[in-house]
Amino acid sequence: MEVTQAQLDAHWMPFTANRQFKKDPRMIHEADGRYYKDADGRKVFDGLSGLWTCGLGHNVSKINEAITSQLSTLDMSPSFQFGHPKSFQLAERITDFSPEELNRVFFTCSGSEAVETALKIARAYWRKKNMPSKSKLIGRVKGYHGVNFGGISVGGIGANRAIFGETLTVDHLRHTMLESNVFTRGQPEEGADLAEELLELIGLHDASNIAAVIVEPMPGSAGVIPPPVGYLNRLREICTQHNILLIFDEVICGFGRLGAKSGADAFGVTPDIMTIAKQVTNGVIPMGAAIVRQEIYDAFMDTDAPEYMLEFPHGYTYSAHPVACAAGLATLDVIEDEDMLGRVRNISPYFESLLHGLQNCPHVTDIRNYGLAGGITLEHYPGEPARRPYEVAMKMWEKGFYVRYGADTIQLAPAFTVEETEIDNLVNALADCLSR
Ligand code: PXG
Ligand code: PLP
Repeated sequence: MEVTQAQLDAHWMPFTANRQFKKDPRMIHEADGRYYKDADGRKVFDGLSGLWTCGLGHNVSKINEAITSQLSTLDMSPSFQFGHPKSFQLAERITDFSPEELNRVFFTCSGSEAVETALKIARAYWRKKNMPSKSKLIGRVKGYHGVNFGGISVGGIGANRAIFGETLTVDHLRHTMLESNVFTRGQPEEGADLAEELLELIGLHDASNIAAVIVEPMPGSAGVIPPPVGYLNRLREICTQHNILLIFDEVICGFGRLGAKSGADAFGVTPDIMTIAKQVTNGVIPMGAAIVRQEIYDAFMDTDAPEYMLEFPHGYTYSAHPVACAAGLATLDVIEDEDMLGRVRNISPYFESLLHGLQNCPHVTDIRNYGLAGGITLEHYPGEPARRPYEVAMKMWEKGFYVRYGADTIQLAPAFTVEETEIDNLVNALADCLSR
């Protein structure tokens, strides 16, 4: 065996059942296009584009070439107080993928860091505006905003918070996964009124104490939950009326997954800050960012402090790493040159209709979709909500399909280039696994 037991033991794996994995490892050795290969050269279809990252598929020559060329030109450059051209070029390109009003980009190395950055900007912004009491953050139940302390505080997945002690004192909106909306295709019609709950939280805490509301335009990790029609618009209205910043966490929604440049674009609502990661480099090199309205950036720059002073004491060693920037520029080129948003829009009705064909399979209690993202909720074993999705995903792996499983759902997010026959195969395999 090429990996010894001691080597397996040495790596404490993230969000992984370590004991089970190390008894029966699922090793991936190669990736090309929409497929992985295991040790025996067996092809496995990538049903989640890595971890929602590789919408362009794997081993994309244009991205690989950009990275290789960057490595031999400028492999690393200090990110604090010095710059390199590609970060500025990429920042401008990223603003082309954001609503027009959002045009200042702060780079991070992951989605979790993008979220921490956005939350810190929001709080500091109100201090800059002489409203220091505006510090409370509001998230939403079922929200996933990464795993750092700020992110798990505003996040709404209990299991990700339970064992870590005190978090920030935040409040949460209710989630929008209504029983009456099961098996809805795309956005549900019912549920916009859930946004009114923000008014109750404002009544409780007072807007003078609230910095920001953070939501995913479409929650991904919790199992793909498209927003009810009008819900995000109503959140936007309330935030504007009460002088509260609205943050969209676009880590999964951004750069094409929804057949649009962003969730903001797909659902027609403009936030004040967006967080991005994953697809921005096609997942090949870690990168994230917080993108803000110019007015927010200007609030930091508008100061009487001497020019050599920092306006925002925040940043990461690898913020705007040159290799990540090169990967990002090449990724955005491919998304544009090959009309990836159009491809997602064209194939997603087919994906939707096949996915919902699973409605009558055993154990399926809900199916949700938008763009090339799908979530299937499975009925619990008594007292064991996570077991059935795990069993299904393991059977899928045996059959040659990688799908994501988490809590009581199976998630699908094939590459933007996926073909109809591949969707047929993926869904047929799932139907088969569910029936057994
Ligand atoms: N915000 C959102 C909306 C995310 O989906 C993060 C922040 C954190 O990003 P990083 O890069 O720190 O992991 C995410 C990440 C899944 C899955 O199975 C989702 C994520 C990560 C891993 C698995 O749905 N989302
Ligand atoms: N811990 C120590 C001791 C450090 O020196 C640094 C960065 O200089 C960090 C943590 C943060 O690392 P990063 O900038 O990669 O997030």
